[in-house]
Amino acid sequence: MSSSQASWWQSAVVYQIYPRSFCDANGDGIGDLPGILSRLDYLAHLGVDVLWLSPMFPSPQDDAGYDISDYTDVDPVFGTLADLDLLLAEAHRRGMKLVLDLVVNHTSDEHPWFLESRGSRDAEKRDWYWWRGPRDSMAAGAPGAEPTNWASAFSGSAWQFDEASGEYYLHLFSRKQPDLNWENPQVRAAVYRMMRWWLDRGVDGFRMDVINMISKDPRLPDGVVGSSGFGDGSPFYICGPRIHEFLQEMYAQVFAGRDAQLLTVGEMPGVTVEQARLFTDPDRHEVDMVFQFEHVQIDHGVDKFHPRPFRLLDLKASFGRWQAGLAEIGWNSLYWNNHDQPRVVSRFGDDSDRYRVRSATMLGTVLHLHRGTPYVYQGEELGMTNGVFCTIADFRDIESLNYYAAALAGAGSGAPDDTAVLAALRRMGRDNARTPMQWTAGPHAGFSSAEPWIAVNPNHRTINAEAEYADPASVYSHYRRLIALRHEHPIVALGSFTMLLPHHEQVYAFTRQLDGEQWLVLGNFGAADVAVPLPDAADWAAAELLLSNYPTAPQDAPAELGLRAWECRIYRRAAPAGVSSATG
Ligand code: TEU
Ligand code: CA
Repeated sequence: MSSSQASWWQSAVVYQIYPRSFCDANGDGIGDLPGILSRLDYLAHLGVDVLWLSPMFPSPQDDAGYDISDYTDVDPVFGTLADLDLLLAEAHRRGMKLVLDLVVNHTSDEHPWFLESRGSRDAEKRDWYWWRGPRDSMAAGAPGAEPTNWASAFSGSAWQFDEASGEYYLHLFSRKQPDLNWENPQVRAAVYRMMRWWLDRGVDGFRMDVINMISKDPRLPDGVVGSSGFGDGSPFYICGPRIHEFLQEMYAQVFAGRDAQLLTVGEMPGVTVEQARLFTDPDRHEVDMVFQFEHVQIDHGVDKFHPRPFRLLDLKASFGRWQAGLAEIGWNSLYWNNHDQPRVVSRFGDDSDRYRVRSATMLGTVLHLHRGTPYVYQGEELGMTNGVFCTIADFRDIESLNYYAAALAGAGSGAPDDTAVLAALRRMGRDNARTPMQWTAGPHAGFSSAEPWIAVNPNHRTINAEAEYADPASVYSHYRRLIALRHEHPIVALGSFTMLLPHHEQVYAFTRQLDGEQWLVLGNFGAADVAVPLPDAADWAAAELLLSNYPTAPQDAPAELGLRAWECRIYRRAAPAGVSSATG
């Protein structure tokens, strides 16, 4: 693909803002839109091209805003529509785009659509959601009478019994997040109408929440029962039978014919490379890219709260498969962090004082030099770490709170020992990503003038934007350099990718190539010095060193390549004769 055929988002970097935790302007301890507005220059200086806002719509906040009760307004806790319009205009003025979070697999149970649907069995909007009677003519409300045995992602059954109508409604997530019935064309038309309303307002696209779950197998079969005692329904709602039809219809009804440069990224838990190639094939007009979950599940055991050790071999195998799978058709998104994942420097790096900056910059470099569009989650550019949570009272996330309750409910009589559960929540819980953005070393990390809704990490005294902004050795400055590389050198966006040393357990190595140029990217995923056994190490050692995360030049033996603790390097050379770039 030549540069002229490239799409603008292939050389763009997206920054995810979690409004509740980004910056609080009105002193109520909760982040808000005016707070984001006050930090636009910081984001423009970082160099990001697109801002993705996690939901700021009216919501009961049962799932931190991913339970929406009005799609075309702003929750007063975050501000007003006028605040959003101003934020949009000011982002555009700085050359940044702004995309919203589209959460249309489900609404809040307080959305007027659901209130009407719930009103009675013959309500006009009854079929806007998934309502079913008890299974096998069992008594409505009896244990085990749920229409399927599916588990909810937030513990318990995926069905909620409604006494008034004697029926159940489906909720793949919390019981306050009823699933919309996308089989109903009226539902689809209402969603498309809302999407057009936002695009007409100037929004530049959408991140689409669990969008590959909107098509369910209408037979609603039972799933295989797992350790939770409930069935795994995911084979019947992940990438369901009509998912491509729905996304192509959405494109035709919402995006076709618009001359604006828009971005669509579909969050797709469980999506495979093969499916992602279909979703992101530009000729199919579905989405520009997807968030896949393989790499953020490589340390999951039987579930995320029974984690297993991280193995670099697993990461390289996964990323290598996704790079190869979307090399010719389709496009990768690249992320370590978001509001659902623990902080990567604590998860795949080393967040000790000694190695935090090194490992954070190495992780950022390895990710950003892959072929795909990188996403930076707020605080990742500072090397922010997992939070500090002492008791269950320190957690806020429904996923963690429900898991804790379910785990202890099964613990039998006596004072339950929550040690193991708390340890799992501390390591893998979503609240790790939701602690307040660390702006300064001062009170509440400069996030708010009031006690924040969730505890600030005490390490804000040393890890904060104010300390890093002008420090050339900071994680922030390194991320600025990575983003600048992508903007200045087409090879970063468009070059072919070749994985090297796939079986090395500590070194991550790959090349990028475009036209006559070749780059080598190296990352040491450990604290021990390590040799890089490349056959052409001598040639690379003599090549131009474009970027590293050490202030001092390599001290390798002549004609050899070796990496220091958590070291990363990017070398550039002319592509050797006879080695063509597969893509580019
Ligand atoms: O997440 C979908 C999703 O799969 C996550 O719940 C993920 O599996 C889990 O958090 C990993 O532990 C999206 C949103 O990003 C998430 O915040 C919402 O809770 C969820 O959908 C429901 O809207
Ligand atoms: Ca506020």
